[in-house]
Amino acid sequence: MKYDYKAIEKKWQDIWDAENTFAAKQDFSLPKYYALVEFPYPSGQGLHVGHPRSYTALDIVARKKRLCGYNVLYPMGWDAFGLPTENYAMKNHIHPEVVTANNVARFKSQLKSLGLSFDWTREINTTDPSYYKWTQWIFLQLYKKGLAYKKEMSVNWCTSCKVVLANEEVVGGVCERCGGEVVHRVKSQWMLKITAYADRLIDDLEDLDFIDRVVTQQKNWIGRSHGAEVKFSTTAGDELLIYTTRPDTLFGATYMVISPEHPCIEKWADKITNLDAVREYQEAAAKKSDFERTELAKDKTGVRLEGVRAVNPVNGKEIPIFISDYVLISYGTGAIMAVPAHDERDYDFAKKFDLPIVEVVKGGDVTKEAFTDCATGVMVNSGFLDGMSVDEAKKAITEWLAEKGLGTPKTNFKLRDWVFSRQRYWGEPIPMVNCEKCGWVPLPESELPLVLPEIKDFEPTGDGESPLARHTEWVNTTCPCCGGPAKRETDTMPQWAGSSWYFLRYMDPHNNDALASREALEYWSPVDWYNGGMEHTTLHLLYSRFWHKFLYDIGVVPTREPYQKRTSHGMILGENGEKMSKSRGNVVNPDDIVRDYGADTMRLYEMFIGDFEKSAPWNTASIKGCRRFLERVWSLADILVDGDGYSAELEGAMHRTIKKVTEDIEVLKMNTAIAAMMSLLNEIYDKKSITRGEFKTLLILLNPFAPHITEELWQQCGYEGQLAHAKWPEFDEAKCVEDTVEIAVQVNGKLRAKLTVATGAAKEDAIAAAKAEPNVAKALEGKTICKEIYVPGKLVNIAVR
Ligand code: ANZ
Ligand code: ZN
Repeated sequence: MKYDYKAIEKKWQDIWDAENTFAAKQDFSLPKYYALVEFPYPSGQGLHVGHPRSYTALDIVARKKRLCGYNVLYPMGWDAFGLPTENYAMKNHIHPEVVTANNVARFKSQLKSLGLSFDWTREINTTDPSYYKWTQWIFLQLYKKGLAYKKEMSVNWCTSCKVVLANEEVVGGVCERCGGEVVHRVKSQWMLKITAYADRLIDDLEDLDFIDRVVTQQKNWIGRSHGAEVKFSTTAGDELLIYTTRPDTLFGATYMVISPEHPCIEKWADKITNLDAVREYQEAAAKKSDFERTELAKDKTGVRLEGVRAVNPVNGKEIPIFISDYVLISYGTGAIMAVPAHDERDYDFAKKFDLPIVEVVKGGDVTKEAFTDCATGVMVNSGFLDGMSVDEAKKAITEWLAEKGLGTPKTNFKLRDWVFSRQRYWGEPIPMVNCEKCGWVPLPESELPLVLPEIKDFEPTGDGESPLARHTEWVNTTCPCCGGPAKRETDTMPQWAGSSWYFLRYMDPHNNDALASREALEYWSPVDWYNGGMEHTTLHLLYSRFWHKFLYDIGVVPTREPYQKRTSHGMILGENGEKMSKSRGNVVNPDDIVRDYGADTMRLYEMFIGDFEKSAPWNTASIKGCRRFLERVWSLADILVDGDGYSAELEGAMHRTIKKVTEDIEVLKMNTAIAAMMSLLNEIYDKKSITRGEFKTLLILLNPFAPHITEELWQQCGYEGQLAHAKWPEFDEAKCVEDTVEIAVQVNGKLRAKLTVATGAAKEDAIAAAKAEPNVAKALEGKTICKEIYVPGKLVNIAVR
């Protein structure tokens, strides 16, 4: 019989669709498991091969959990508001709603063609009014708690997209989306106070099972640092407040730097004698992005303020004040004490401007470079701090400053509040109106959703106003407070809004009275396992943790954290090892692979491609290997023999394979799980027969990876019911112990050791064990290995030069 993958895959996809086989059950007494993958942005390009890597991995987890008896929620939906759709719509003169519907249809059929076991009865779309009603509702709650506020601020303006960008959307000083030039502009923006949650967003990471990379990136992004604010008096008769994480180095402060935007400059304007040079520098700095300004390696620039000096409080010395763009107005107090001996940026600056470098922590060579290590150094040239360690000195000086009223301990964060306004059409309307008398007034909840009006001229205006502003019939309204004339907010929410709570909606997607029912929230929260891209770590993942914590505080959700476990997949690269992109011409289309090899092969291949967390290049030859494996599984039906149990020869291998696959799935080692099944298959073919009991186990183990072929074989071989409802096999630890065999280890043909290894030991394992033998290690010392030979069950021979 031929392995007709096309017919088989179509058949089972239709059955799963018709029967809603993978719909989560409404029975809340069952043990639950919530597996989640990031819902896609339905772009015009369709699915790329990166999507199935994440989706297949958690599909395997979801399918396995179902077979283990869990009530599994594995949902899918569309994050469909946002710029790319709007840009495409403008270019092609199609309404974004139509573009979205087309893209969604394409994505959905592509996902279905991969046999992913999503619960399609819970499909959501962030652009549905019934969905964004709740996005708007959450915004109103944030507003009521003072966590949404309007602020005049300098924003990043993309000159090409003609839109305000969040800091995170400016990468390397240019627009993340189009690469266009980004300049600063002042605008009144809605802001969300994520900074109010900064501490908890760090501290609560403790209790979560997130991979280290994610934890580190979130911590660094939030950027909590402990230090002190210190007052320096100035010759202008006032004080300059600075923030430092190294108060211990106060004796080494030989000059000060304030940001070019610092308000003291205006205050001191009549005392500064080189104001023209200062003004010129301010103008130049305004044109640069924060990214350019803080780049470590960049050439340091600045202007000394003539006419005003500061006084170092520990020794009464007068020191100069500079303005320089490496000090940002948005961080700390916008002013620093510069300690060139122990800070790299200050060091470069001091060298350039020929300023004194005073060593106060001994341990390095400050004639060559800044000594920044705080763990080992000892204080010198620092009066009463001399001889102390850095930590002791920090404590002592902070106390001294506090006593004198010159300083206070201070914790600072890099994290900024979230700019929540976009001057674009294709987003959730912000449910606020502005009344001449009452100011900003929230819409009553009963008026939600505030539906995005259907307009045809959705192009941005280029004057910084949203396209909605042109539609006065929509803009002009009455004040919910006093009934007088008022205007609607015309900005819309950013793309990150809808995705900040979508995982909650899946729990109860059709609820009209709440974002989800209390029972559903209690039952399904938290998400047990969430896999997604590293690129979302400091955006979506942080934003959604913030919203969730807020919803927890107001009693809407039952858990502090939305996701218990977070993992992340590596990128799939082109055959040439470079990032897949149209311009490089190395894009692989998943549709082609499914057509030519089948979904099961595609799934297996994507899981076999390498370590899940690492990026991996596409390799067509390896796809063929996966396909061959499935064909050999298919042919097992020809050598099937009676017997519900395991044969004596295969019993150990069966138990070991169950153990391996069971455990590897939990740690996303899908590649080694597949390798174990491949080697089991070899053993079966060596034996030339497979019992019904062995075949049954193999089909269940392979089912999460290759669901169509296994379901078909299950049916054809007359096993009961559908494989999707079968029970995951168990293994007996005692039967997993492997037979061992003694092998010889030779170096250049000469016997160097005897070694006991598992009978089925893999080449790498046997060779690694061989090299670890002391006698072998000695023989290899200083030699170059040219060849390694492994004859299973007999010997390892290492040829050296
Ligand atoms: C004196 C000093 C001595 C510093 C030393 C460092 C090393 P984090 O850890 O990032 O919080 N700083 C303070 N405000 C700044 C601003 N607005 N723009 C640029 N730099 C600023 O770093 C805090 C340190 O960065 C502060 O401690 C300050 O330099 C600088 F051996 O003060 B430090
Ligand atoms: Zn009013």
